Amino acid sequence: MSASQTVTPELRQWIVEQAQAGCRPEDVLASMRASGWDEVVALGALGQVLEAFLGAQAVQQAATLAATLPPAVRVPEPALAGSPSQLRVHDREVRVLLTLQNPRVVVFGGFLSDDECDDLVAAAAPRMVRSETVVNETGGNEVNAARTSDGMFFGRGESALCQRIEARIAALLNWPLVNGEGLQVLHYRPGAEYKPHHDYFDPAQPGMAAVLKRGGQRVGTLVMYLNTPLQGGGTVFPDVQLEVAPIKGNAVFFSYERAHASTRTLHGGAPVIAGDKWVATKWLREGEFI
Ligand code: PD2
Ligand code: ZN
Repeated sequence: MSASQTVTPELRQWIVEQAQAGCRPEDVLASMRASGWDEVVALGALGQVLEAFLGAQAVQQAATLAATLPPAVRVPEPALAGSPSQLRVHDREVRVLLTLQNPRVVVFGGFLSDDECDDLVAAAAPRMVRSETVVNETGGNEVNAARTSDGMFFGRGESALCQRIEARIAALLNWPLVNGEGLQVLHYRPGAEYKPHHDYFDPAQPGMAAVLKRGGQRVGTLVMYLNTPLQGGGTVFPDVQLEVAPIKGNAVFFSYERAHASTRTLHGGAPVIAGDKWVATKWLREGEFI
């Protein structure tokens, strides 16, 4: 989209109606972004219309939003121009099953072979411990009721299998291999879940300085399904009511250009109802992860 988009009377009217219906400016902005509006143009239109119809208080809200949004950064992105149904990445043909622009979500089919899935599970299984999440205050890790899975991290490049999958991810997402964290494997038993969260770090939290030193913010996530649970265990995006089915070998990618909920990348692992669920997650940083 270019800055040549024009604000029509219909658009003005629509913005007013949203505001009158009690919609928050950030939600109106998100809807406009979802329909393809350039962010700068959309913010300008919001400001103009709200000033004209709703007065100074509403204008202040839009201005505050614009001023408080952290700047957008470059994010990983697969080469999907021309809507290919398959991509040749590194050493494998990968199918494109679903794409969404806002939030940026892409679902891939056959990203891993069945053998690669089984081999990852076998290598991870003896090293599983109860999953921990980052403690905002300290930057350390702790066991958390919101995440009732077991997990482990491979070191980046620690085996030939990790190296192959990492090279494939770097090629798929056009993102330097060295910007990736080591692969994380999670195992959910029936009843286990990962409650909705954002994968980026909250930079306002005191413990985050140490976390961000190792390659800056997370800007993208690839969750790879290592088996197919019998029931439940989808990856859900509550902001857009999307659920990705956990199918062995498939993967879901999403990116977030700023550490802000306006990216609509809130997501979770729905409770597993029957069977087990195994996934491998790759988090991508802005810079080299050390
Ligand atoms: O296992 C999942 O579906 C899932 C859901 C949300 C994994 C993650 N987040 C993650 O590893 O960040
Ligand atoms: Zn997550």
